[in-house]
Amino acid sequence: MPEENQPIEEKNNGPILGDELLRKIAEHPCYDKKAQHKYGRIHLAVAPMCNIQCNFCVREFDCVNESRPGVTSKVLTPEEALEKTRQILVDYPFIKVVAIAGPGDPLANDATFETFELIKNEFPEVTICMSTNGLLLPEKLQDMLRTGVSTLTVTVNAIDPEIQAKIVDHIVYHGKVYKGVEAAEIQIKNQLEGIKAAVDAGIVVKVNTVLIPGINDKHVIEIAKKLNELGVYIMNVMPLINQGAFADLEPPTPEERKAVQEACEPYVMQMRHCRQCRADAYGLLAQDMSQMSEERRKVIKIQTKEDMEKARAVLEKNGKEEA
Ligand code: CLF
Ligand code: SF4
Repeated sequence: MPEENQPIEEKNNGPILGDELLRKIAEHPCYDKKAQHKYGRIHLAVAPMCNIQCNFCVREFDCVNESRPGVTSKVLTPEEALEKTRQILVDYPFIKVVAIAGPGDPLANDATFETFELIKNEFPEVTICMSTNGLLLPEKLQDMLRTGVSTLTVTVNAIDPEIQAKIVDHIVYHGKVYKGVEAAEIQIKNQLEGIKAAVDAGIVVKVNTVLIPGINDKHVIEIAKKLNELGVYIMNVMPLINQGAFADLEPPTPEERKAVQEACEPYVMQMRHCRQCRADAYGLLAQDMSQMSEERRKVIKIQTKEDMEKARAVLEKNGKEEA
């Protein structure tokens, strides 16, 4: 049957994944909506620099391609990030994902790979995750594979350079500044090549798309079709946060966003539970412990310990009964 005559549902097959990746997805709060209430993530804010300028970005905030703007996350050194991870994973073992999502672009900061190296060596069982604007994806893919990245988010706001040129003011690529359509062409080429290479290398890719009414709203479905071709696992259509050069634009209504997600769903699975978390968030998606009081964190720590002890007791009892 020719491609265009196939039922649309058959197009959304998604990539083929092995058992280890399926386990990681089942324990990843962003990739599996069932996992969001059970498993958490920690974001390590080690990446302050960025190599592009999005029109909705105000630099003193976290990267809004992945995060919600808050008070700028305190930047950590790789060693500080390792120490923080040690403390948090001991107290909150339901955290299964260690990620770098800013405050700038992780691939524009060497500290990203230094941090992942330290984490991978000490916690080989955790899922290492990151997000990027994708400009450096093809050239940094080997570093990502070497340091154990297995889930990756790339922000793709347009695959048409004319539209992308309205969203990104300029890029800095290999020491040179590019603007307009020329900049957009470089970034889109690198994003799409990088996504394809990452999927082929066995990384599970999520794409974030910022929905910007009047700019890319009619175009997002074309992105979804392309993501289907590339083997992207899931797409997260995020509402514009109107600030910076886009301060006067209206964000989409929840209904407008829902309509776009429904139109894209036949081509690529849709994430609908994103919390637009901060670049230093940790805990469950709906319960950012970086913003909690010490007392509240202690309560969660005690509850987690009690739950683990109960689970251990049930396991031991069942084990003995079976023996
Ligand atoms: Fe962080 Fe992003 Fe990894 Fe998740 S967040 S780097 S994939 S571990 Fe998740 Fe937060 Fe939404 Fe991101 S809820 S902003 S989608
Ligand atoms: Fe800002 Fe993120 Fe865009 Fe960089 S990639 S300009 S940090 S929104």
